[in-house]
Amino acid sequence: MSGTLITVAPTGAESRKADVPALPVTLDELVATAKECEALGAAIVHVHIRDDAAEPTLDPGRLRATVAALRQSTGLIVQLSTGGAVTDPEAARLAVLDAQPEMASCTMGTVNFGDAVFQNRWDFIVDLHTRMQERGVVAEYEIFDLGQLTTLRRLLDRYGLPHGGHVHVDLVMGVPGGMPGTTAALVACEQAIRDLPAGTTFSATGIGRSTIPVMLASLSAGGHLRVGMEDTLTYAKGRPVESNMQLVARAVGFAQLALRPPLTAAQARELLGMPAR
Ligand code: KMH
Ligand code: ZN
Repeated sequence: MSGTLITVAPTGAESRKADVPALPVTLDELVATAKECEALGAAIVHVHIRDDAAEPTLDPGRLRATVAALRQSTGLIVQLSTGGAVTDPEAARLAVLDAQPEMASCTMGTVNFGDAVFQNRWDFIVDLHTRMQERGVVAEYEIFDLGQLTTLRRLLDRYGLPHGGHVHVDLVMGVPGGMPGTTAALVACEQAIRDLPAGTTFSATGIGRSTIPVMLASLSAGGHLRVGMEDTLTYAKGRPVESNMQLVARAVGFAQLALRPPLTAAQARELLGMPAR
């Protein structure tokens, strides 16, 4: 398939609403953002939610309500984050799956994360992967550094393919502590992905100013795109991002220039081996 799968990651767990007023933090803001991003060309929404004080939360009731609202209002593939915030305990991250999302993220290793540490022990990774298999949740494997692709290979060799049988990874590049958001790093990952099961697909996102180099590198290497205010808050020098839609529109433009137009959510489900809705 020659189109581009575009994921929007609209909120994340790192930015504060007080510092970034355009960040969607309420359910209404999230649903409105998701609908507009779908109309522009996004196919997956990668979801982190907030509480009434706009702080990151993994509250099970809110997660269930979020999945239901997004399913009702959009045709997007709803991907819940099991990464949460760096402070979230493992049990709460595993319990994200109780909200029964169609898809969830699954990070392949511990990484320094600015001044913090994003912890992903091997045993925790195995727990998350196997529970996702048991519950029929499709995985997106988050890769913050090259070696995490080797961890993914070891995981698949020992514990089998994800639910649905298709392997999809997301390269999260440019995190302070992880791999850089460069063409060279993306090409190194693309080479390592060749050692994963045939047909493995990848998307990539570059944090901060690496967003554009990573988008261009991913498109030219046959990869897909993730954009959004979880990853990028500056549109260009001196210009704060106005909305997630602005970032999705730019990604759609780049994909069209590359003659790889955005996939609809239905086409994305086909690409990822997921049943039609
Ligand atoms: N917020 C980061 C600590 C994921 O969503 O799976 C983890 C993260 C990865 O964003
Ligand atoms: Zn995330």
